[in-house]
Amino acid sequence: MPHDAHELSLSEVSVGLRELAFNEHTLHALQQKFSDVRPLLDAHLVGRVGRLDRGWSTILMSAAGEQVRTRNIGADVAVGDWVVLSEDLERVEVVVARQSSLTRRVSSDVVRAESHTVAANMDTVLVVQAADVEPNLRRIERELVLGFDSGATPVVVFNKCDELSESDIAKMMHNVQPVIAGVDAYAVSAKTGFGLDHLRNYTYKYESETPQTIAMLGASGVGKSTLINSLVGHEVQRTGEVREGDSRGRHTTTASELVQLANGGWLLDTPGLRVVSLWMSSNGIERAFADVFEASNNCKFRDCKHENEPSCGVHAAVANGEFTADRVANMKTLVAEEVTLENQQIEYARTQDKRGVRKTTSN
Ligand SMILES: Nc1nc2c(ncn2[C@@H]2O[C@H](COP(=O)(O)OP(=O)(O)OP(=O)(O)O)[C@@H](O)[C@H]2O)c(=O)[nH]1
Ligand SMILES: [Mg+2]
Ligand SMILES: [Zn+2]
Repeated sequence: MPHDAHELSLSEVSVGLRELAFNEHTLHALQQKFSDVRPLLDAHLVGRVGRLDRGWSTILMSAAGEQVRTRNIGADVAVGDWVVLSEDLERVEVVVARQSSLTRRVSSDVVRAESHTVAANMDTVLVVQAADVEPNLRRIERELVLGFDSGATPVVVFNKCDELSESDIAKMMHNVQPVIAGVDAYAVSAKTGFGLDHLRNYTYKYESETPQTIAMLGASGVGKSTLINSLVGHEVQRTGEVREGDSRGRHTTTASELVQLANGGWLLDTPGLRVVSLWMSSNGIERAFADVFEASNNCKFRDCKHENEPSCGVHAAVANGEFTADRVANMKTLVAEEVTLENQQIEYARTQDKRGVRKTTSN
């Protein structure tokens, strides 16, 4: 006897949708929302947001190129989202609960603690840095927190390795070890193609023939769009020179977009983060600083702040050379930011409630 007459398996979902990287998670989320998903699929009302333009969303209905354009009214959609359209294909009716999402703060404005999702439903987030013998460990820690918080698996990528000697690349990979425990890291060059095969492995799961969705996270100018062009094999994304002097990027990419690779995988280009500011941390800090959290189990006091308390496991670990005091200080900064932001969000929600404005959520 079937467990549930309406329960679908992934193999019953059209090839067109599965090629868009429709996966078990999406199917499950849809089935949580609708008692019977089959009619929606049969009527071709399910699609994936491929890009957003001012006021309009382009919804991919199959990997073969079928598209629908809808007006962005009401629904809060992000590129990569799975959506259910109205029967006349005019509107997004439902945004399917996200498997993962990259969310950043819109502004550092204290009053408006608002967020913006730049990428949704990715399996992997490439945390992209420009190669440097002395990598910016504090920046990588911060971006790893965002990567973990997204719900996807972060992978650290050092691009522009053509600018370093082989021995400097080895030094860089050695220097970054203390902050990337358990996270894959690769030295690559979008310019020469060096190391890109490592990244291709994340774009498609060959054993199960399932395309994956990969998003890029990183400062303007690190080469996210150039990496996408190299992985695709021809120019699909516009790129921009970094500024002379400080090597900062010019924010060339201004909107997210889903781009398909020849192997069937999907890449999500995102704009460089102006301020890498944290948003609604889940367990990102615990995961990015797993070693520090582990050491804090040895603190005498449960609420130890690792300041001047006696018998502090974190201080002991620093003294043992397990990790640096700078790493601990950065973790504290990130925790403090998160607390501040949470308080701002609570305050913001309260003022909105007072005005009788309630945010509607899609799931
Ligand atoms: N030498 C070298 N330069 C690179 C490499 N990848 C990118 N660049 C250069 O770095 C600059 C910035 O590249 P983009 O791809 O536009 O950077 P981005 O991360 O997409 O930047 P935003 O869209 O502004 O966020 C361009 O001048 C690229 O040619 C690389 O592997 N080696
Ligand atoms: Mg770009
Ligand atoms: Zn402690």
